[in-house]
Amino acid sequence: SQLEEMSLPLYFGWFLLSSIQDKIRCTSMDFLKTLDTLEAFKKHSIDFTGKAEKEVDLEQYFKAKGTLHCTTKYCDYGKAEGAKEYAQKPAVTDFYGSAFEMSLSALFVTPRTFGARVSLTEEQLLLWPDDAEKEAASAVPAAASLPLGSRAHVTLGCAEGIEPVQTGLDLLQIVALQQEGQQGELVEEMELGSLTYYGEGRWLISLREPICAPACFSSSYK
Ligand code: 2AM
Repeated sequence: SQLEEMSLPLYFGWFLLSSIQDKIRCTSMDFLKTLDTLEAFKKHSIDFTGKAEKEVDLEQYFKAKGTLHCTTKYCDYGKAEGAKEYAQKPAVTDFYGSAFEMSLSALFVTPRTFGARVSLTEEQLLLWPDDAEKEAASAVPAAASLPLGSRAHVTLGCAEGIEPVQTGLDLLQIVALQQEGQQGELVEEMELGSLTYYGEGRWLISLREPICAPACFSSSYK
């Protein structure tokens, strides 16, 4: 019935506390500011602008997408496959409203999205849907064979006209390349960590010190 459908949220996830959201926004904006001034980045700016050597202001390029969170299950108010089963999982009902410490281990930028990779603990993986990576296989074929949790991320921004669902797909592409043994091109050791280029406008910085982010496991209806 319509009432039952309405009782399921748009999505479940970990919602970062507001103080850490501010810190992450600052750190990530500083990173964008530095990235688009690097010669190595300018050399590949055509991926972002469509024109060779044209400058790009990444801070303007990505639009923020509301409260920072790491989606576990997109339910679409019950319309998404497996939504009801997920909502009824013992781990989900047990941990609903509980506090967690999330670890943000990398930042990544593509011509479509800007995100942070989240490294899940064994306990956090109990809340991760079994099919989160497989579900992405139509967009990223290699995703089906990636470890559980490979898709976990926080969307920090999207390019004009891009929906946030793309951030996890972009991360899966990069993780797939890493798993295939593609080292990427180590571009620079920055204060934040090592910056690697994976081609086609895909950049990732592995954080020297992962950002520890307190978060609440909950759901959102909008
Ligand atoms: P995000 O997790 O990358 O931010 C509401 O749209 C939230 O659900 C957003 O946070 C969004 O992306 C996520 N989302 C939207 N559609 C999705 C899908 N098909 N699969 C997984 N997550 C999705």
